[in-house]
Amino acid sequence: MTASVASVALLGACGSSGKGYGASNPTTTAGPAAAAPAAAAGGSAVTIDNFSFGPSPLKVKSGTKVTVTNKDSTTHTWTADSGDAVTWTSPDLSPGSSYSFTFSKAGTYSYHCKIHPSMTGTVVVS
Ligand SMILES: [Cu+2]
Repeated sequence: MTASVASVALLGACGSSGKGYGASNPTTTAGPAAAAPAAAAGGSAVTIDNFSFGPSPLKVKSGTKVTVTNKDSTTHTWTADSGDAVTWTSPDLSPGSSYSFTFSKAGTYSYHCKIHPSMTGTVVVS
């Protein structure tokens, strides 16, 4: 390889006597980051871990698809309490599996795990 090192010594001092440092002022970009986070910022994901749902209550806007993922080492379900305006239930969620439900109506939805009724949580849809 030919090392063509151009010895260019730029003497910035020559030339105009104006300010030579103004060009380094970066444009402030306070806008939204280009890369959206993988998980929705509003928190449309619920995780089952250590026999509990979280976060709870989960607050979402209507039309949000909420995905519950079982990260526990035991099978669980994600089942709406009866009496709510909208009910749903997942199949048995073995460790690592997930289930999604889209909340299209505002309201407060309580849910539980059919296998472990002491596991409960709430989704608040506005
Ligand atoms: Cu359970």
